[in-house]
Amino acid sequence: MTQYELAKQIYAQYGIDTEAVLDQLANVPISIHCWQGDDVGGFERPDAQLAGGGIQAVGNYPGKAKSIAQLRQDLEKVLTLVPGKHRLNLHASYGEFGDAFVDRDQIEESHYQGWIDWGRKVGLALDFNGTFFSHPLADDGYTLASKDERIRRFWIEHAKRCRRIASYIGEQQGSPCILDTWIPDGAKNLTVDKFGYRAILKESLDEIFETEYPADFMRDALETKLFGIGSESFVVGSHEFYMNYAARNNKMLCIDMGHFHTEEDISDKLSAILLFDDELLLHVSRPMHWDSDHVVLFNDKIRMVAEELVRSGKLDSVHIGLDFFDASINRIGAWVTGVRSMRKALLFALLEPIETLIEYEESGNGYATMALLEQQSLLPFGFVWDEFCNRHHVPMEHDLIDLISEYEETVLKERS
Ligand code: RNT
Ligand code: ZN
Repeated sequence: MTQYELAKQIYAQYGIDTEAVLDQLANVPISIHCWQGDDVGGFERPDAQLAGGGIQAVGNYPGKAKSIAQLRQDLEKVLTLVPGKHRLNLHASYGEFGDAFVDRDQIEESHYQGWIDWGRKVGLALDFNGTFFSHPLADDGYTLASKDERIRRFWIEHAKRCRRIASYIGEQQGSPCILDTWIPDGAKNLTVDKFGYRAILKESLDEIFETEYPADFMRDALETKLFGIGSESFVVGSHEFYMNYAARNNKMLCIDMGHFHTEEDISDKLSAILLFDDELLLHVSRPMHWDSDHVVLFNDKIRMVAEELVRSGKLDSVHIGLDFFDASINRIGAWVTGVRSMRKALLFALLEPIETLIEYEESGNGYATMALLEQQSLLPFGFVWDEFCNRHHVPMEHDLIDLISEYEETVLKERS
């Protein structure tokens, strides 16, 4: 008997059909963020700038992708090491602009055609993000909420173009492109006219959303945040702001796991949101002390988020995107670890005997609920994971270090 067959029998004793779980797991898309490969630099100019707007990739590990061709090469490597269905989450600053500089208020569909075509080739549908940071017109700390009309118009134009491009992408690929809007707007120091800034943001959004695009092509998400470096005292697009805006305007929220007090339980927010909203975008991240965007690991916090998605029955309503960028370690290894960890968490959650747990809970047997969850954590989950990797022709955990090292030796080292 193989290890998997043994595990299958054990899970069956708990009423879990591992075959059904493996099928279901394979079809949950995880949107891989392009920006882990080059420290959020983008390709607008030959020398990518450091990320601005309160986000920071720390470290200078060798081998960073310095061109779109290198980034695609790295992503293709990643795809050989992660099992299941994936998408690619692209930032506007990763367009193919050729030799000319194309500013953010000038971007066109054509700048992303290469990504659409490449995505089709490697089996990735695209999601999209406006880039409202790392730009001189974002240096004052305000973009869509700016009191400077010239600055505000510039970013409104960017946002409008991003929506049009997202719709084009979705139409081309036959799958809705999720467009996330995150702006860095806020202030380091005391801000008196908070109401004023938020009113401006609301007005900007109203204008941006005037054009309707088919939901089959694109969908808008708005990313909430508590604070950033340089916006410790005030963030215009706070949770309350976007929750209200999204609810009243039929938009999706984007919940980033790094955008809360670190002690907050992100998983607990999901049922409260999904009861009222049809859809949700997640930015799965691992904050350490602050919105540090560390590589996602298969830890309690990720498990709890995945469990909540499965337990609520809302897995299909949630778009899972990743958001981390660590420049201090092998970037391909970082990507692979993060993507696989998210998938593992989903598998772990899908293997839960939910009905029995709910029965215990409803009958008031709190001890039994707890004890069954304890048993669950000791079941041979790893054998089911290995089987999943095998079936999807990707390496098992113990092969990864060698494969990543080999890529580092043969490809990444040549780049410096
Ligand atoms: C920043 C947001 C945002 C970015 C990416 C690069 O705090 O989390 O999602 O990380 O757009
Ligand atoms: Zn995010």
